[in-house]
Amino acid sequence: MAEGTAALREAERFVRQFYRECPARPGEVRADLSERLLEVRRQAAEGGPQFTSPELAFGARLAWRNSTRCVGRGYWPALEVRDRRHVTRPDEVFAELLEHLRYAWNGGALRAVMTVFGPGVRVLNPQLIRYAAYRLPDGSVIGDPANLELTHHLMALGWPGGPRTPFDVLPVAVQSGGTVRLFTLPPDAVREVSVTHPTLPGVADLGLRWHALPVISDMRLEVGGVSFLCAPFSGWYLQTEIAARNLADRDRYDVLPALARALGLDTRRERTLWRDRAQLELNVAVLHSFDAAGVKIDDHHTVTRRFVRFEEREARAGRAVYGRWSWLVPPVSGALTPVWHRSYRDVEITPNFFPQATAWP
Ligand code: NRG
Repeated sequence: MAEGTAALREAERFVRQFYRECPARPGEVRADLSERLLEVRRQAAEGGPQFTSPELAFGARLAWRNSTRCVGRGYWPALEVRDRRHVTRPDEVFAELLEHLRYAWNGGALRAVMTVFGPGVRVLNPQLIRYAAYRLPDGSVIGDPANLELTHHLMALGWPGGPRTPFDVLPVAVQSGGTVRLFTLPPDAVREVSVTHPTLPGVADLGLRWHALPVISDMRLEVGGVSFLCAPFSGWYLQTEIAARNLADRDRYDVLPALARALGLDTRRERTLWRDRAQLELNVAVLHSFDAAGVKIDDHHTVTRRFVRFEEREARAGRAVYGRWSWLVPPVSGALTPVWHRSYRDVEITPNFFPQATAWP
């Protein structure tokens, strides 16, 4: 009962915030706040608050605004929310995921989108588009080592595996009720960019690529005390995510040694800073490649300056901005960006996104 009361308080607090921050748009029919609070109390007693679509959309935007690790959240008001709470059948879930990918892609002018599904639905994959990993008998790995366990699990569920390239796209595992079904993403839903460098042809020879859309599909969205376990969302990449981490980390694609050799750098001594030079050129290459392909991507200078403007806007609105410094500062050239010189209080408030236990054993 105490728990139920706390959940109701959360729902009321959220609905009040919605009415305070988010006035009805022209033509939008909305109950008075007092009426709506009564209704929420009734709904809470009958199984749980049922948020309206505008409430849910606002809650999702707040979850983004409150994400302490996200440096791109200045765009929070632009998040488009697809309310699919009535969708729970696996084939319908997958059809909606495809629609999400197509709508978010928008010919390369990526849109920030979230799709919220009904109860009992989970996507097992941490992102809709992930590359498989295969361990070879000699212990080496083809693909993205971050997805070794996921690949293993999907193969145990019946996926025969892909052609064993470093960039085999994994099927999407949709769980609904107790059962899991695998779906293959059609090629037109998986937009990718090949990595080339504006002046160094050796980079293209490495055959690197990355997908255009980061669609986080395993986080729990919490709004007004209610959890949505399947609410995939996507914005667009910051090039450091791909060039300074996914392709560069030693426990991911670890391409810097090969890249440095392709660039003719002296890799025998650390003090030539061959790692740093290769990493920087890879960042140049990823930005160049996305730009040349007409796919939206951020760079760390622009996104951090915009983040500071977001902080200023929030301060004018009388709201605190919390953040996790180690995530906001980019993994390259940190001290060249304004966030390096600022400090942040790391406080989690709701609505927000939270990690949840994987949906497989
Ligand atoms: N670093 C991860 C993606 C994390 C979320 N990043 C975004 N999200 N840009 C990676 O795949 O590299 N977003 O919603 O746009």
